Amino acid sequence: MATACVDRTCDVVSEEEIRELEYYIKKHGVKRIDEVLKQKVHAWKFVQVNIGIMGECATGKSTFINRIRGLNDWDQGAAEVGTGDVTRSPRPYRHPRNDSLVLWDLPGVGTPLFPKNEQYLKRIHFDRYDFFLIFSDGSFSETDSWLARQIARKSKRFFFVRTKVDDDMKNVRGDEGSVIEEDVLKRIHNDCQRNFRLTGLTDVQVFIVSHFETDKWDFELLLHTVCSSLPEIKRSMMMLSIGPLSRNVIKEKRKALQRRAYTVSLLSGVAGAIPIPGLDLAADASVLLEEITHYLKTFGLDSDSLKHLANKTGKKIDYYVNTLNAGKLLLPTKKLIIDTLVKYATEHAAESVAKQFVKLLPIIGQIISGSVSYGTTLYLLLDTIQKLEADAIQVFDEVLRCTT
Ligand SMILES: Nc1nc2c(ncn2[C@@H]2O[C@H](COP(=O)(O)OP(=O)(O)O)[C@@H](O)[C@H]2O)c(=O)[nH]1
Ligand SMILES: [Mg+2]
Repeated sequence: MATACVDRTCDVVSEEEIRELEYYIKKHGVKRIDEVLKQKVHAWKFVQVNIGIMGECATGKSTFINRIRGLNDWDQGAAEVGTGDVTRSPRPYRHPRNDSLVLWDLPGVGTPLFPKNEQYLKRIHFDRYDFFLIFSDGSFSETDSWLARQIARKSKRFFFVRTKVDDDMKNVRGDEGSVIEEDVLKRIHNDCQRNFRLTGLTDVQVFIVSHFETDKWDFELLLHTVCSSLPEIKRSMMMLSIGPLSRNVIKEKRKALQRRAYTVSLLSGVAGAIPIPGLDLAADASVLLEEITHYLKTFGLDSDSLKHLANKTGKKIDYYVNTLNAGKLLLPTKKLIIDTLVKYATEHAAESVAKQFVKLLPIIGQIISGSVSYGTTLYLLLDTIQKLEADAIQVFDEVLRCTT
């Protein structure tokens, strides 16, 4: 299983990262390389992602904010839905799992309070946002077009989100079902593109979504695309922070965690470059404890998330503890981790993981080649990530069955 993971080394460790580490070593030697690696492992916690949420009243902005924050519309702290409340200043909604991921509900433009002018951009602190989402629920408005033009003029990114497609579909679902659905999607898409062309904009990315059926239409693609548009570190941060909202998000989470796993293992390999099997395992165990706890949270499999899940599905929490891989890890202990590491260390697979990696990273490879820690840590982490990804998909499918 570990070999299969390592075949994808090139996908998860970027050329840029490798060059960066090798450059550091050439310049400063291996001294303090562990500091650099530590910084890399934790860097995502210190970046901010600010998303500007725009669009006319009642287009579904608050509902979207709640979906991303993993809240029901009626939960405490959720953005108020359907109240038509007029936001007078940018209102931040921080993600419950990570308060550096902020969705800003921006005041509507084109009212006496906020006329369409340069002043509007200043008042919303235009430069603060990583990208914008413009929401629209029906016919394309002059306000949508003005906003799109301003954002494009300032060379920032925006994505156009056409909501409530479930309503469009209700009106047309007949005997021919999906054939008609395709026509409706094409019509909406063409209509948006035509309007953007009239505005002077081409190649605008349009996503047709329903907040009530997030597994359908473009909701997944929207998340995937906005994350991909961000620089690597912010992309990881966003992917690790949002809930397992779809199969694609789960897959992206797995990739982001794999990338981390390589860095964490390098850290462990560099720290424990001692060719005596077992000696560095105790030190690794606390790092791994923290890491695995982090995985459970990221995949929504920690005890709080499972309690929430049991409430939703009406099953007992014991059912999940007994059937999911995560069940055995819910309260990871140092002893459990050391036992697993020792088991892996004695397996040939761990050693071959290290050897394969050495080929890819000649300089760092030499440093860690004597360390048993690198291969075992990597093996344990990749194996755990794969098992938890499978759990997350199982849970996601189950929730979907419950809600449809
Ligand atoms: N049918 C449908 N209704 C939606 C969707 N998203 C939001 N709504 C409803 O549209 C209304 C306005 O939503 P809200 O999020 O408050 O819009 P905002 O004013 O832009 O923040 C509420 O009644 C929501 O339940 C959707 O995708 N489909
Ligand atoms: Mg609102």
